[in-house]
Amino acid sequence: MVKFNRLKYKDDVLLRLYEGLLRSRLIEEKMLILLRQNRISKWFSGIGQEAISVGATAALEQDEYILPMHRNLGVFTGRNIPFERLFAQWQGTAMGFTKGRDRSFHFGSNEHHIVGMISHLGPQNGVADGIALATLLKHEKKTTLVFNGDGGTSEGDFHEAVNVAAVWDLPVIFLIENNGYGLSTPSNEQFRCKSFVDKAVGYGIEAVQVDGNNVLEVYDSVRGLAAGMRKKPKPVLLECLTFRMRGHEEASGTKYVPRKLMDEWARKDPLDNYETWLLKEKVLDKKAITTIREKLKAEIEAGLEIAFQESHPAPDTSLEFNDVYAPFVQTVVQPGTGRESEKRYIDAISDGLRAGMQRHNNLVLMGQDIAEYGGVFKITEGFVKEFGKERVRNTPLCESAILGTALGLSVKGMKAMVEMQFADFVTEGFNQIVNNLAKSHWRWGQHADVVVRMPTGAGTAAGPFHSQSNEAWFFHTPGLKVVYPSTPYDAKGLLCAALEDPNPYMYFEHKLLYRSVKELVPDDYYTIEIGKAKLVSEGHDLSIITYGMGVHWASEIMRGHPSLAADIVDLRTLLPWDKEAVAETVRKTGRAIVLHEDTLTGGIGGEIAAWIVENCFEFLDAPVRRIASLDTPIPFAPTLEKNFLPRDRLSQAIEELVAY
Ligand SMILES: Cc1ncc(C[n+]2csc(CCOP(=O)(O)OP(=O)(O)O)c2C)c(N)n1
Repeated sequence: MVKFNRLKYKDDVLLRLYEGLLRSRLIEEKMLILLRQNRISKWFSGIGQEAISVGATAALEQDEYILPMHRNLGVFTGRNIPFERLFAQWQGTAMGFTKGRDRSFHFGSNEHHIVGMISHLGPQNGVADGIALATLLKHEKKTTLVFNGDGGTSEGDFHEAVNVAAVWDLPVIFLIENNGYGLSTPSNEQFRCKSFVDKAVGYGIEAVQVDGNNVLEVYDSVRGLAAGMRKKPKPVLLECLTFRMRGHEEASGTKYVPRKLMDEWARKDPLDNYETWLLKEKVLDKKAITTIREKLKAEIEAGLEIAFQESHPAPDTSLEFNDVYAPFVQTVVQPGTGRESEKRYIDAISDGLRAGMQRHNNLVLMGQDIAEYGGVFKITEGFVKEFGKERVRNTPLCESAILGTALGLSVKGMKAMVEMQFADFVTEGFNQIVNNLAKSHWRWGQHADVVVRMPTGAGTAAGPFHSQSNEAWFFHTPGLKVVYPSTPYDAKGLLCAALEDPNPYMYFEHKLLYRSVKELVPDDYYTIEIGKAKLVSEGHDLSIITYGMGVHWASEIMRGHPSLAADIVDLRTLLPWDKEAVAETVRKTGRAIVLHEDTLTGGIGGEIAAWIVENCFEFLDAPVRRIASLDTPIPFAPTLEKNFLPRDRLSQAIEELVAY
């Protein structure tokens, strides 16, 4: 049985919580009926756990962000989302929050200060960090609350985000609903700790355990914690003990759960127990219960009636494409004064970043060792002095949480640049980029105003994990933009352009170019048109379509063929790439090589070559050639690395193509 203590709370508070619980339960029960009637397709039930969502949501201020999971109906009802919109969302109809693009609770609504989950569960925690960081930087004195299942805490994302919050004193409540199972896996096969309170010790943060079936206890503790955190920002871990009374989702059942456990927890039902206690306390009577029930049922039926009137959205392909990116029309900025100075590629990046920081006072830089140390390549050297530690942030060693943090900053209208120490390490944050940053706008209209800087490429004999070219991983992901400058001029202009655009960018910068190329670069702020290639040299014999280091290789190798002249096209932006420029050069020369440092199979060259064949076939005098690195990992020894890279194979390919 659940034991209640009314504490200082007046009847209206107790009744509000009761109504919240009942609202949630009645929707749950209705969904089970609709499921049996085959009128809805899937349902993740939170029956038996309602007190947590209801109590926690009621305890926070309406404009404090909550990041719920798949069993947190009470968060959505607690924020007064109109039933018809909620039900329409579950049905995948237009009145929902995702235009029918994502299901169930996978949506957010800034109007309601809710950021819904992606299926991967744990990534939510990093996003909560970002929202909390933004509240701190804006001096807002707010709490952010993120839900986790006990199973989800096994994910690295949970660990990373709690650790970041601890180190940065972020006001986040990491709420864990410990409900005994993660799908079919019981707690003893999920974690070894006796309680999650013990885990908090390792992070150096405070933790509290409450009875998650006691709505008053949840409400009171979240209220207390939030009040404390608003005054003195710091994270806290809140473990709510409860039980999952139904299957993971309805179709999967609960056969693996011992009967005894079910019976035991059924006696602790959060609604029945609370109702009984309220009756005993004379806060409620039978008649009032009937009245509230009837009112809520009528509201639910009314909502359903509206929601079920709608059918699935009629597909509109142009709308699908349009929503992949947040609306943004670039105005290309020309340098103002004509002042310029010689800059190396690395100086130009640094200059662009500094210009971005000066222009956007809501821009925050995050990365490992980027603060006083200036980053391993020294691109942010001196930035702390100029912009302060709040905006130039050393991060713990955790790519995923920081990329999530970057998205959280966007939710609060800020901008972020995240420096990967080496492009290779992006694997640790891959999910956040391809599933969270890239899809967020298309799913629920939340842009991700993030630039991820990627020190990339080989030629420094740094072995398989400090040399990779991985732009193709992102090229394949709708929702991202990918740029790859090959010159100092482009490095600055493209970085400034990327920082202006509210969409997520992967900005590739080649490490070997950092200190090996220099040119006169404007000292003023300027941008380069995104999606626009550049013709580096002109000729009629063939086209070499390339980017990054490939531009330099192509120029060098062509110098060794004085009798030939090539169009060398530097793509500069890889996503979206400049199809017009490619078509134009192929129409002109009829012979094309697509050259890149990345490995051959599945590289960007494959896509461009296929596009040329599909669209320019009649202009071709020879098959399109792809010249790329060997389909092996990148070897360490300089001799092997040289053999791996495509540079030395380019000359022969040119000769063969011209002779074809
Ligand atoms: C990264 C990832 N792996 C696996 C899954 C499949 N999955 C969805 S929910 C779930 C169990 C989650 O358990 P828990 O976090 O305890 O939450 P509960 O369902 O008990 O509320 C699993 C394995 C997933 N969604 N994401």
